Amino acid sequence: MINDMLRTGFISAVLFALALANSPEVRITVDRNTGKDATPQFKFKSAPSPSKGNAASHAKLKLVLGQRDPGGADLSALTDGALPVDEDQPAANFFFNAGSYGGRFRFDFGEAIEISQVNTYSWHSSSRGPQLYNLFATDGSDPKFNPEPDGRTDPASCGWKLIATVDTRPKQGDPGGQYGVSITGSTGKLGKFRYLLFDVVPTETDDPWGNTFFSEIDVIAGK
Ligand SMILES: [Ca+2]
Repeated sequence: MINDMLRTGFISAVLFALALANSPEVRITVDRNTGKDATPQFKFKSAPSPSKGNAASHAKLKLVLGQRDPGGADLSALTDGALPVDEDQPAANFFFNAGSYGGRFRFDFGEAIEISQVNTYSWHSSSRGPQLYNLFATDGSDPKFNPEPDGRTDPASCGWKLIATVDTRPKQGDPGGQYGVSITGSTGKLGKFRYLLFDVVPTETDDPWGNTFFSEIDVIAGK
């Protein structure tokens, strides 16, 4: 309970900082399919479709904060290259526990690699469709580096760099749909990083069903 309250405080701070978060050298493309445009192929107008064999498939994933929903898949669903075939397929998605305030998961590539794109995909018929998260990254070299910042610790205070704040919630109307997000550097590169940290918050807390159904996350290594 106390942790939840602290987490809520941190979420507020994060949302307050939304407008300030994204640096000009980072470009975020958000795409959404609804109705018959949302297919198992995840084809978007501007965001790239999920790709097989990208750097994410070699990363070690760890849940750093929060609880997964036991009705969903474990973290491996994020990088298995498999996609859900319809808009409500819990077993094909990772999502944080119902009624919880989200959490954090980490990608570890074993060594610093040049990253050009981070692409995140989700699909759900309602408020678990949109994505709301902060992406942090680091090469792990900061002496203050904490690989597992808890709910009361801002990752930016312990060696992580905030790369992007992603918020795909529609301003109005039904939030359901299939979402594709692509985070890239304006120069084609995001940077050289060993770790990525996804700091994920629910898209709404009016009911317990605000935690995003994440279907896949791709990490495209640069040249
Ligand atoms: Ca998957």
